[in-house]
Amino acid sequence: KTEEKEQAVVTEEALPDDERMAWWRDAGFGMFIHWGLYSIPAGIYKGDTVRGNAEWIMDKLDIPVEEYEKFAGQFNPVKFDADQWVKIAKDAGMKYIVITTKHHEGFCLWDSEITDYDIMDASPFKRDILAELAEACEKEGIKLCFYHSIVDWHHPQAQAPLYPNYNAGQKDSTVFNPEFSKYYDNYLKPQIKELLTNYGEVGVVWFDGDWIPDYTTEMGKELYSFIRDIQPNTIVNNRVDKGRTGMSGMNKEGSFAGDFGTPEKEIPDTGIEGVDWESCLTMNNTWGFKTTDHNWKSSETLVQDLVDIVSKGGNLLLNVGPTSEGEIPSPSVERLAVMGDWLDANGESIYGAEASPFSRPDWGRYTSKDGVIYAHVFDIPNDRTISVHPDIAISSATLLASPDQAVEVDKEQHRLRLPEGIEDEAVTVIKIQ
Ligand code: FUL
Repeated sequence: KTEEKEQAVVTEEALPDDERMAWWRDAGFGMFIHWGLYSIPAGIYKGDTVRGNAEWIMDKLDIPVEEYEKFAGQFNPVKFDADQWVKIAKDAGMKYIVITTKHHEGFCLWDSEITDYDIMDASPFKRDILAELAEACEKEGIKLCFYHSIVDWHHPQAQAPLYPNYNAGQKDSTVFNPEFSKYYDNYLKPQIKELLTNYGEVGVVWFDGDWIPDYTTEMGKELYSFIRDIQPNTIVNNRVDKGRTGMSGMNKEGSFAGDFGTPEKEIPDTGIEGVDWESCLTMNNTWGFKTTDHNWKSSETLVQDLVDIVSKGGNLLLNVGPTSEGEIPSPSVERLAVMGDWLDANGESIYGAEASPFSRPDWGRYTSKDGVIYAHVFDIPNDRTISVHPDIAISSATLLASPDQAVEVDKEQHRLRLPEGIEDEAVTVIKIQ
């Protein structure tokens, strides 16, 4: 079976970039899944609590490798159900899933031949998470994508404990792990090859951890072509490239190796013409699951974030952090369900939509598609009237979610008036033609 898949993948032809990127640009909305051993301590270790990102617990609370490894023996997520996860994503209106195949902790969620520190050999669960997800995604038409950390706190040729504060980026950048290139050649690359040959079509490889001093620009460039040689149409994020500037990775020219920028926990003020990008956001204040210290965003905020991002030409990659038992926490599921309902009614204004050419109105955002302008009203004014940009030619205006309810048009004043008694939505969308 694996051989068949490998064959199918290798013979594929590289599409021109615009075609290769097309599904991703149209998708607009994807699910990020941060899952690993850190879901067991869930932010607390020996009475100490992690602030912020719980997937950093090993580094932040200085847990020695031999101690941390023990979590692998406890990792038994019996409630994991790939079909259910994929259904939650699909019902939320998400078109792709990006899962952490290996986060900085080094534990691998798939059956890797190259290490025993994986779900098959080190944990009692012994089920290949990626294989199950790949099957579920294929059934549902969701693109499966792989996050992969270049940083590895477990691998002796890459790991942190050799140098204090190594991974916090505070280490003197002239000092590096002399073995790192061996890890790159004999571990990182062969693992990427496994990921690209054993799980069918991979939508995106989403790297992270390029900031460590040992990783070089040359390695990044090589890694990029290595991936495209195996799966010519796979999309790769900009964190493959050490040369990118800032966390958003969108330097002034918008140039970087890799196919799209990755602003993290932020939405840029504007997009950059000709640059693809995706904001990755959390719903609370952590990527990995934790039991305390949450600060959940409302579903209304999340819908508005999605609209804001799409109106600037980006995608939203929204995170969930499943528990060590394998469940997506219910506050996340609830929020995703609201987003899915909103998209059921208003998805036309999001999927395949582009950044609006018109300046941002004070009542919300615009998106555009095929000559149609979608006005996204965040807060309906008291007089229910909004002014639209004078360059928008209005011949008709309808409520996207309930087209039979009339929107009054004042062509001369460029004003639209929303009907009374419509449901109070996170965002009310008017379709202007
Ligand atoms: C960061 C990582 O260090 C975080 O843990 C998280 O994975 C985020 C998406 O990227 O750089």
